[in-house]
Amino acid sequence: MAEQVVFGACPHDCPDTCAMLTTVVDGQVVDVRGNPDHPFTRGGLCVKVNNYQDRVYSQDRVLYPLKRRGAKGHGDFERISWEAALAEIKTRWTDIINQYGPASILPYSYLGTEGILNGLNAGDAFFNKLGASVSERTFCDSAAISAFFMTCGPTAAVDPESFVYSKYIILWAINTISNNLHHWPFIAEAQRNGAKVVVIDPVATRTAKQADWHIPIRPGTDAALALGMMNVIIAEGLVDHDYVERYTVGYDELKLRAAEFPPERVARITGVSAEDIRTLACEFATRQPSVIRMGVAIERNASGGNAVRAMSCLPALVGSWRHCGGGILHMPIWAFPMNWDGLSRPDWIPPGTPVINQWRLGPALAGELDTQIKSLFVYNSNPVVVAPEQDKVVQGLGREDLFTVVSEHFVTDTARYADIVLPATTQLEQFDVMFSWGHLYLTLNEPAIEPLGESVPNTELFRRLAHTMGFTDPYWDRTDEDIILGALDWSHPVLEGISLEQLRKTGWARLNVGPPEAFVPHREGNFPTPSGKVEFKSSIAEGGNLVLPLFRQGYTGDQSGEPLDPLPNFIPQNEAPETNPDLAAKYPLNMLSPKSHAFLNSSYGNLDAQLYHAGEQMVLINGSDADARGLANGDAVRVFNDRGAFEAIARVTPDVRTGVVVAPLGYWTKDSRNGRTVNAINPPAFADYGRAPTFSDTLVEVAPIG
Ligand SMILES: Nc1nc2c(c(=O)[nH]1)N[C@H]1C(S)=C(S)[C@@H](COP(=O)(O)OP(=O)(O)OC[C@H]3O[C@@H](n4cnc5c(=O)[nH]c(N)nc54)[C@H](O)[C@@H]3O)O[C@H]1N2
Ligand SMILES: Nc1nc2c(c(=O)[nH]1)N[C@H]1C(S)=C(S)[C@@H](COP(=O)(O)OP(=O)(O)OC[C@H]3O[C@@H](n4cnc5c(=O)[nH]c(N)nc54)[C@H](O)[C@@H]3O)O[C@H]1N2
Ligand code: SF4
Ligand SMILES: [Mo]
Repeated sequence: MAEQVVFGACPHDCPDTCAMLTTVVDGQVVDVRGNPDHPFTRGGLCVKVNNYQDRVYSQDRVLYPLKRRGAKGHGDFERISWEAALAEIKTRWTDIINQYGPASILPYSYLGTEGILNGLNAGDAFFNKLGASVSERTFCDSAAISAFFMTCGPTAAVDPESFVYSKYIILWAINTISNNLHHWPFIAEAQRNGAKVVVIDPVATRTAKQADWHIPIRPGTDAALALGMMNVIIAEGLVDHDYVERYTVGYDELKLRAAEFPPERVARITGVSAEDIRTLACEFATRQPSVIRMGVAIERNASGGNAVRAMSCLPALVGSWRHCGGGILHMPIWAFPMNWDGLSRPDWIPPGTPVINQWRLGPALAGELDTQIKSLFVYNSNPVVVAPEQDKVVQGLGREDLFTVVSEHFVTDTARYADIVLPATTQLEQFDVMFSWGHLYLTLNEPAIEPLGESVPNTELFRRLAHTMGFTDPYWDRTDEDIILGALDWSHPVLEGISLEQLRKTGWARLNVGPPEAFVPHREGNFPTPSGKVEFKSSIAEGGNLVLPLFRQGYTGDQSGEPLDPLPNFIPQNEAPETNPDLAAKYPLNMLSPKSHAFLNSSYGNLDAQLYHAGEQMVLINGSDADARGLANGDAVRVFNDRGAFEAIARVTPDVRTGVVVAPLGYWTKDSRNGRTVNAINPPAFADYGRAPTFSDTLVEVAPIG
């Protein structure tokens, strides 16, 4: 029995990027576990991934190319060869290109796999060469990234490991224990050492229950809370004037803006008492090192970008950046010296190519946009579950004239509508290197076993497609190793001493950014903004030019040239009594659709262990809201608005504020009660910056069924 232990890395779109060890006996995986040597993830895998081999060996895996046999959506397929699948794609695409032009082909992908090779950018170069429409990817964090770049600059960061030195930790719109589990031990260690942990979340999550103080804020009002904190900090004389003078710009203007947000006004907006606002502000200012960890969920409303602008001003105002374990953590991904353009090849996008936001898939397929879409190619994503306007998406996918190809592990809700399904390898069958958006380690993933069936990594998929479509550039002959060698700037100082050979010996490597106990990069400013300082008043906003790096190619920001408000402000929700009283009278409940503890977005929504853990789709509702509707715990209910409806089990609980309901994301429509899930009701509206989604800015009604 030849036993082998192989270095791996969890492939998912999760800040933790756990280092894994896969045990293989005679070519079969017998165990997948966390690598105990990894300083951040420390040997633990979460409930989603700790039985990853069951995903790999699932009876439901797509292992061969499939061709549709029955009606669209019925999931009736027959096995065909790769040659036949590629020939069909070539014929259909050639016809479509000749008749409608290449821009009528729309690629659609996100982060089913996050690896540098097989992740977000895997197909960009291919589709750019083809001249397909550019898919603008703004599913998560594009408002926050824009706002953070404007205020502190991309690489401004706190090492998540240096949270152990913090004395005051605000977890703001983040459910750490479910969504960033491996950060929790560092926070808990600080807590044991006397730090106060504060959670700002409308919901008493698993994380809020472990905190010292839970502040159940009204959704979408965080910008007002942060401005109210500034108001108090300034009024109470708690500003670190020396830090502000040396390392920030725009204090006088910010002071005027903050003056508009006295605690009493902010209390009316946020539902947090004026006294609590004062306490929070004073404690944050005085209990140094103080730190904020913001979640992706912060941006999902009309004021999301402004919330991040305001929150990102706070640590500079009180000098938290002076200390190890002080500041604000957005995501440390920018520390990795990536060559995104080398992966995506935006230089190959033909001038004038249409850009279609992924959020607009429903309207795009319904023919409501300027570009007529005749073919859709999906990989690393399951838009039926994760995109808004689910009814419209499903209807569009049902179009007989739409040629849909989906590369997948499973016949997902989206793949069920495909004309051709192509088999994709899982992480145990492919080579990749992972950056992280939650820690500062590069992690290697070696293939542990041969690809099952005829599945291929995304790199190989696009090599095959390129050759099929007659692309002859040597770019398409690069091996996975060639791609990795070009995808990172290996000569960058943060990668000094780190190489593929070294990763093959250790499995992971910490970037050369010094140890966590010495991580204080902004003690003396050094912010990567245009002025080199924290920009309370943003020069980028004044210039009207919010440009994001092209790693989410297509998202080129707001280039309208219209100057934006250079100071953070509060914008009320799109769907709220203040802004839309008629809608609020009809649909009085604000729905949140956060992440499920046991699913990774829609991944694992089809697998027994995770489904068992998650239980049926539920909607959390406060007792007073349940009583008003004659609902008891466990009742079947319909959650609806003008956009659509889904059915769920009511879970009556004090864990949510009155006026807020919570229905976790991830369930598949196939197994749902009425064929619809949470995105049947979410709005297509964008947040204030970055064309980010607004799924916390959604009004609904809940009613008993029958
Ligand atoms: N278990 C699990 N982990 C995951 C994922 C998963 O699907 N499952 N997905 C991964 C991905 S892709 C991402 S982007 C991250 C997301 O990680 P998070 O940002 O933590 O995502 P959410 O769970 O959507 O939201 C976190 C919390 O924000 C609260 N919230 C919602 N709206 C507001 C608001 O307006 N203000 C405030 N203050 N709080 C609000 C919600 O109640 C929720 O408890 O998680 C990653 N990790
Ligand atoms: N209502 C609501 N909607 C949301 C969110 C929310 O909080 N609420 N969150 C949003 C956010 S933050 C995100 S990140 C998106 C997530 O949206 P997606 O990135 O689409 O996430 P998943 O649902 O995990 O879909 C990934 C699919 O990729 C497939 N896949 C995995 N690995 C590979 C591979 O190597 N090759 C190929 N070809 N396929 C692979 C998986 O099997 C899976 O079906 O959802 C967004 N939608
Ligand atoms: S999903 Fe996140 S926590 Fe779970 S194993 Fe993967 S990286 Fe770790
Ligand atoms: Mo995400």
